[in-house]
This record gives sequence, structure tokens and C-alpha cells, in this order.
Amino acid sequence: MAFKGMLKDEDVAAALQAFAAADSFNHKQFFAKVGLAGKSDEDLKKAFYLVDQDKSGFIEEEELKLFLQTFSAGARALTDTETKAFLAAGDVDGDGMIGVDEFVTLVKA
Ligand SMILES: [Ca+2]
Repeated sequence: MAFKGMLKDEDVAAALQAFAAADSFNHKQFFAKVGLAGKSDEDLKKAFYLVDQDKSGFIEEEELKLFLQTFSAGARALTDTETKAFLAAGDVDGDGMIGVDEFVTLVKA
């Protein structure tokens, strides 16, 4: 998995299991369960660039939709409702994308 060495496999599995049902995703609880909430800014920046699959410097809506698959290829895509709620929570400046600083702030919130 993409986060090997940063996160524990069992934490990732448990976090994905906890939000396996459609429309059950809660980013705050997910970040805590998966072990990202306690990571350093440096690690969170690394995590950001894993989610930013096209390396544009922003997490766009399409990448956010596939957020869980960054943790495990077999994970589900977020629903449109979950994606929009996640984006709204992280997109402080309202440009429709999540930048690296916005991501770090969101995870630590
Ligand atoms: Ca991107």
C-alpha cells in the first residue's frame, strides 16, 4: 500500500472497514482511526502527495472521490455526497480543491 512505513496495516484495514458502507464516511474519524491525525506536518505533506495522484499540487474532486483507494486499492470510492462534504470541510479558500496546507490543517483539526 501507498502508506507503507507511515501507517500500520491493521489501522488502515480497521479504518476502511469502519467506513465500508456508502455514505458512512467521516473524515475526522477516519484520520484518527487510520493514524494520520497524530502525524507530523512532514508526514502529512507526504500523505497529501500520495492522494494528489496527478501531482498537480491540489487534491481535486476526482482525486478526493478515490481517497480511500490511496490507502488500499480495493477500497470503495466515496459517494458524491461524501466527496462534496469532504471537499467543503477542507477547501478553506473556496477554489474547489484542497491544497497541501489545507490538507494538513484538515487532518489536524
Ligand atoms: Ca491533483
